Amino acid sequence: MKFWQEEIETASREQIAQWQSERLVNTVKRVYEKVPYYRQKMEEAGVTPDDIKSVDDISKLPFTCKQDLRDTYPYGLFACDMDEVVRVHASSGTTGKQIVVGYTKNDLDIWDDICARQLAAVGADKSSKIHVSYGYGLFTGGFGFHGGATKMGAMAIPVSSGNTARQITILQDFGSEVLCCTPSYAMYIAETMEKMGVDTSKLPLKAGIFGAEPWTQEMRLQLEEKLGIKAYDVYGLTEIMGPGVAYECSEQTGMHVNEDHFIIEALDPDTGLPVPDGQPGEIVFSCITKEAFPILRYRTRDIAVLSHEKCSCGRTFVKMSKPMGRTDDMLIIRGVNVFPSQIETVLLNMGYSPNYQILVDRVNNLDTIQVQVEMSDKMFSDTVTEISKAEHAIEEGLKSLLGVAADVKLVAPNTIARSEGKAKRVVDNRKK
Ligand code: DLL
Repeated sequence: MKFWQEEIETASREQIAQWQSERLVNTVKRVYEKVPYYRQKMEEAGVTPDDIKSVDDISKLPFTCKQDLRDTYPYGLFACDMDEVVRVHASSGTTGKQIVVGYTKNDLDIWDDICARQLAAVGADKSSKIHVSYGYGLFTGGFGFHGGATKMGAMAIPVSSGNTARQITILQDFGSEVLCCTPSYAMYIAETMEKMGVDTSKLPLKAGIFGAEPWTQEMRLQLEEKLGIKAYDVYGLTEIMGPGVAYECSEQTGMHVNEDHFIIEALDPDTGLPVPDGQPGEIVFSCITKEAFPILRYRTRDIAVLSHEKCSCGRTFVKMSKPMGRTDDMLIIRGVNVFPSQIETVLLNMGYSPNYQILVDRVNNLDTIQVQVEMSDKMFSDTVTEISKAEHAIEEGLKSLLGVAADVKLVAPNTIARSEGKAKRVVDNRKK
């Protein structure tokens, strides 16, 4: 199976624009009537629902930010009667109060469909066994893929995250064909299998659907090699739906945004104006079919690039690149913008493991950055001189790509904490 809803996924651009216009107009009307907070924001911006006649008018609407969600915690932005809400999810983020989102039955049905689109795009069908190692609970990852697999009629294996030894037994015994988890956890599973001497070529696993955190092309290649699979990216966020907002196809060149349900914009984060295709911009989403939590012009803080080029998979939805970082994850080191993913690229290109951590500090008013990287078991027996030579080589590599001097420290194998969910790559002590 290649498509879950082929007619929609390959609709003409005109058709997509028509859906978006109709659905945006309706959603704006509904939130204006039902959500006092939105009405007030629109009044402050001098906009009424009558001003929104098509998708082209979207820029007239005010933005919604994380702070709006916190101000209306927990249910202040819900746009349906509370007794229509059949599920909530929440995300704590890294700072501040958690945010809460809700779904009606219809919302869940749509979410199942978009996750099924992702599963079909990686080759899954009714006969597939889908191993879900994203966490089940308030986090959206587990339930999202579980719903998609169930709707497709495939067999969901709801392992949730953690207990890596058991994950591996299940991968060996239950016939898992598609592994869904964060890329860092997939790497940990792969490393553990290597240590246990598991021959991954004997497993029926064919594909991985990895997302929820930034990961690089280099990491993709390593995961594909170690697990003997094709590794696909999936993007999503709690505020918009969860996993499946954008999904990668067999081309592996970016993720198609489910534009029948979400309108995507890429904007200059400072001016709020659109950036052209191919140029990095902050991703802003509007939900146009959701009943319970139809957020409008939500500033994700994720930075990515859009492409409207025709994709050879046949899908017509716009593609977004792997997010290269977040506006709030971007480290400013002595005035230079640094994304953790750039550091990962250097390390992996030089043959190091993706087990690293970035420590940022301020000493005598000067930003310092230290990158701790695990050495391989083989390197561990090297002499001190050889290790410091290797550290120096990485420092050079980072300097030439990033333009800032970083201190590199090779640390013993298995000393950087592994994560069963999202990896913690950056410790910024300047914020303390
Ligand atoms: O991470 C939803 C999800 C679950 C997506 C499972 C994919 C798979 P949140 O916890 O709200 O939701 O985190 C959302 O994670 O704004 C991005 O910064 C980051 N993120 C999500 N997917 C990717 C990805 C889920 N493929 C935040 N690449 C987003 C890079 C990603 N970053």
